[in-house]
Amino acid sequence: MRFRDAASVLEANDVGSHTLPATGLYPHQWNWDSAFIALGWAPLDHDRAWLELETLVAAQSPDGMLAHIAYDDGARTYFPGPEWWGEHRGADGRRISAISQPAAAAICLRELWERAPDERARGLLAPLHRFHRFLIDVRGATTGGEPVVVHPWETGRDNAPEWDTALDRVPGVDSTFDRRDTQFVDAAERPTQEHYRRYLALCEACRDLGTQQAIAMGAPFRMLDPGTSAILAAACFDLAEVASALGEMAIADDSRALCDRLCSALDARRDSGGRLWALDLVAGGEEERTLGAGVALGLLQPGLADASVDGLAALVAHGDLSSSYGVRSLAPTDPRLEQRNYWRGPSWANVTWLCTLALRRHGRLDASELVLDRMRSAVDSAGFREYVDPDTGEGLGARGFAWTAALALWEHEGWNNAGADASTPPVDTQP
Ligand code: 2M8
Repeated sequence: MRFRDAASVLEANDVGSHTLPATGLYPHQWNWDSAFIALGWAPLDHDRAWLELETLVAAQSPDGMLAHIAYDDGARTYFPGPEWWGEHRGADGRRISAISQPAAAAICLRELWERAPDERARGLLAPLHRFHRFLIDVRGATTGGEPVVVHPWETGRDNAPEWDTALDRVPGVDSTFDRRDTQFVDAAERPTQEHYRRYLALCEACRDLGTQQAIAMGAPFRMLDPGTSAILAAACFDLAEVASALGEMAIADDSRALCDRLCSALDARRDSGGRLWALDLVAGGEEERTLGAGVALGLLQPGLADASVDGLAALVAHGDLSSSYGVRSLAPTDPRLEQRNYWRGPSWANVTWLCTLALRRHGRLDASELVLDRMRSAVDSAGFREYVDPDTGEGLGARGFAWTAALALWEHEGWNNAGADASTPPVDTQP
């Protein structure tokens, strides 16, 4: 990987205060994208890294949610636009969606804080704490804290097969609509039209239900996602770490308590191999036993018992979710596998990186390095693509994809070894 090439991706996607996931295909600010992207800025421009997170929290809604999209005025290449969600605005005036995304921001905040500390972290604590409280108090009101996801887009793994059955129950919209994504990416690598009809029906349901309390109780799609829940548990833990380092003890103490609460809920339903399954709440809490990235992300739960870490480490490093190019989004034994289609088979850099981070934190350094090397192999094979074929390493989806470049920059060896000195980015050794 050439450091300069990765840097060029972030520079090309930079709109000043935040970074587009991909120009054309994704022309707004996405929630968990910006969390990963902030890390990529750190070796290039220390201030820009912190600004990425500040812009993300600037669009916080009055109820504390950080929406999955904060829309940029004037960007017209994305569908659906803000009108599909009703009239919601963030504190900074941007139009926002009515749903959220995995709370990776505080995880990335802690990573950034530890390698490139800045007093600006203090200003992020309260907004991120409110966001976590929103997910636990509002979305988790009927589950004891685990946040209910009300749209597949909230999980970030949009067309993962674990949502199929629940989504099939939602009648799709009848109206015709003009998808833009397939103007940029081969339709065979994107969700089906039928899935889009149902995604849009869920947008309309959220718009009509109005308040987040009503959405959490009444959305026609309501599931628990191990990925979303484990990321939130890690985010609460990490926010507590940074808050405590900054002497903000009220946020630290509350975040630790929230983390403990989530971990107890997750422990209560892990199986003997450490696996957590999605639950379909509309179907009375039925388990959705799909072996994919959601199960792998369960590894992020802080303080996970050794036996569970063993089981999940084996799964992502050598087992059904391992590949030469990172962690698979779906086990190849699953009959619904589509090797080139989005979240139904390909490997994604962010999932692979989160697993690497979790393994490192659980002290499994060899497995962590092994999995990280596969993320690097995917970049060496495909460049900074959105996702790759897990068996061939062929690049798929968007080109110039920001979080792939950002995570490669963050894990670039020169920068790793150089520590926090962003003023001397590593020199490329490859031609
Ligand atoms: C993808 O999702 C958006 C909807 O949010 C889309 O397909 O239009 C997902 O991969 C999601 O995880 C990601 O945050 C987003 C932007 O990269 O794209």
